[in-house]
Amino acid sequence: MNGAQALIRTLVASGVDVCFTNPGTSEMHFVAALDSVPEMRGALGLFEGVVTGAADGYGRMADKPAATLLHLGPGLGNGLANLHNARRARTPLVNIVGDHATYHAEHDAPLQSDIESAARNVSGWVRTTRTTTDVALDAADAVSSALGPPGHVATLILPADVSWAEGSQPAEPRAPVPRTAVADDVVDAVAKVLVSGEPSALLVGGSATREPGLVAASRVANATGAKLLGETFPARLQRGAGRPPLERLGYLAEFMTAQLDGLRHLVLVDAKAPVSFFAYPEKPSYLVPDGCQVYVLAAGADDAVGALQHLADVVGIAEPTLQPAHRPERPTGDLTGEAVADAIGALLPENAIVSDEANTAGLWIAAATAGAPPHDSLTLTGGAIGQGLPAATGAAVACPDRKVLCLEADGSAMYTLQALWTQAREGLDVTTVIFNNRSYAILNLELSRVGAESTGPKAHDMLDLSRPDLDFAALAQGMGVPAARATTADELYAELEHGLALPGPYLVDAVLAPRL
Ligand SMILES: Cc1ncc(C[n+]2csc(CCOP(=O)(O)OP(=O)(O)O)c2C)c(N)n1
Ligand SMILES: [Mg+2]
Repeated sequence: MNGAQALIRTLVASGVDVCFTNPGTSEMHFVAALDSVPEMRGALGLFEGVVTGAADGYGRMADKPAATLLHLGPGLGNGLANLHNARRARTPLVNIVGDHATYHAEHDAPLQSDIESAARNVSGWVRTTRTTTDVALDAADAVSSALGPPGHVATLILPADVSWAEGSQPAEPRAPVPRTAVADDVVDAVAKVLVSGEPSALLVGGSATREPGLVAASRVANATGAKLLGETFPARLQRGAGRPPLERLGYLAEFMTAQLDGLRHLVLVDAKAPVSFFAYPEKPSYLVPDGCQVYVLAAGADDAVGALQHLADVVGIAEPTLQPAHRPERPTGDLTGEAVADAIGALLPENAIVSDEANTAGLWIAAATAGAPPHDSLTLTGGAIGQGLPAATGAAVACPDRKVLCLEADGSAMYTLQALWTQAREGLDVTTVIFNNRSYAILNLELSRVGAESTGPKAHDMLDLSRPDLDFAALAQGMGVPAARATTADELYAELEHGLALPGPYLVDAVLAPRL
């Protein structure tokens, strides 16, 4: 057995049976080995940002890693933005990067580069395999460190001669590592603060934004009067009718400041203390109010959900608040962001996965879908755009029985639009709505907020996506995804209904009415 075969067999034995690939010459033995290990599914992405974003979406939904296969330093570089989002989401991900044969490196051939340095920035674990006898053990280590807890991007660099040499054999999977129980005295100390009656809040993130964590957090909030807040961009938020609603911190510092105003105690549950996304002249970066004490209930490898459940039992008996079922009316008239949100709220299928990169035009979605049937929402954890379409693709591979709805802003869509081709080829059940406002709208807002002076036509031209207008229905059709354009609320509703009823991919280009 050669190194590549032993590697893939080890991955499969460790539970990793999907590999998103964009290979090159140095990865040909890995590609060839896919045929000798039928349990491993290969899915081709036509740009590395699709590959890494799909692996992120997969890992968030499957709670186990997918593998990637990338081509040397440049391939890794193309995939970095979505690995950055995966790192922020603490997604388990085995990132395999092919390299030149070990003895070829000294010749500094054109594709030679320092892969480890590029990988370290986004990876919790980096290793270059040196010999074919090590490759399977390294693969088992990579899966183990990807799984954590918490999850990591684990980058395994695979020289071509390690792949092709014979004499390897698969390694045993590593035993899973459980999360660490939070000590009683930590829970008791937080309980004491929360029952003090002083203005307090719980800020939940990471592993605590799924139903069990939110139920426990809501019980704590109701027993103590503490406010329940969520991080701005959760990796995977479970929401909808019958689940505790979660007020997420706003993206804009002004909103966050208002939400935190007056607090004396802030308890972090697998979340970071709130900071402004960017620095603005004369504005604070750290947004915890003066005089507010910060406490960490759980972080990193801690069992945040167990800690919340323990806390709920300590602070007294209370039921969680559960969101009542409610859907908006079918929208009509102009195609505004509000109308798209109402159509989504009216039509969202039960147990859907929403990959949300709708950005400014998606402002109304959270409210419009709050009482929709239960669903999972995946958001832009690291702020690196071009994530929504690939993440939807990976989520659909992970959960073939669930409908995936991808809500995608036009500018962000153009970074990784090739994900549509993978959706078509793999027959994935993803309905995409493009929020086509022909603009980098958020940057128009930021232009004034950063205090940039006297912005003229050249500056605005850098943030404008017209001239020419993008035709997303044509682009989708060109990649094998059936699609239509909608210019009114009625058309959008009908197209969305049609797309959601189809078993495969579909795209609606929602051409939004200009905002006055
Ligand atoms: C990888 C990366 N490149 C660039 C940016 C800077 N950026 C932030 S938002 C944005 C434009 C977003 O436009 P669009 O997706 O159409 O959303 P809209 O603002 O119109 O709602 C850009 C370029 C980024 N966040 N990430
Ligand atoms: Mg836009």
